Amino acid sequence: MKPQKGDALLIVDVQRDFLPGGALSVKEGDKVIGPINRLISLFSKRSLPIFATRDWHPEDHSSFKEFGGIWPSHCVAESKGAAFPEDLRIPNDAIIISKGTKREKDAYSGFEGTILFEDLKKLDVKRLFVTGLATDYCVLNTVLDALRLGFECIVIEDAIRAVDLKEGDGQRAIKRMKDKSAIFLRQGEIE
Ligand code: VGL
Ligand code: ZN
Repeated sequence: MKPQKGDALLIVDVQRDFLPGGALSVKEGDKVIGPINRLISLFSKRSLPIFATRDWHPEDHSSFKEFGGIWPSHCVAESKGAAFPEDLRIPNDAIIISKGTKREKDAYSGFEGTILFEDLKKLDVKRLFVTGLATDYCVLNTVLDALRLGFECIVIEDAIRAVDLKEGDGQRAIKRMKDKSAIFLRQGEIE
């Protein structure tokens, strides 16, 4: 499978707080970095657009336990935990999309309350190569929205990891995406 004109790479929420040792750590979350870096090289070489979403919450975000939500405090805007890990080679011309920026509202999907859709349209993107964290929350919701909005989605199965709050959540999320016609491939199959 060869990325070509009309394709974009989408990196979902690969942020320090979601990696092992972070505030809301995803098991093996760091394992996505290698495959994503290889895809970044490929997309850069072909001058194809690269998007990175990031969870970017206010300090008192309603998704945090102390404010009535279900998550430990994580990805507070401008904090170290919200930063991209140093070894993730996000290029300078990548388009960064911040989400979950309003106290009252959570946004698992990169399309929710952002200009992601408009930006993709502007660049004539038709198909997304989706990677990142977490399979059962932000990857799932971003992919379902993308499919609803008419984008084809190729999810890179070794470049995603799940929170698995309940065992099997990640697998169920993968099934839901496949049921809506997302295609799953491994990074090594993209060249
Ligand atoms: C996410 C839980 C809370 C995610 C964000 O990026 O998947 N999960 N906030
Ligand atoms: Zn969040």
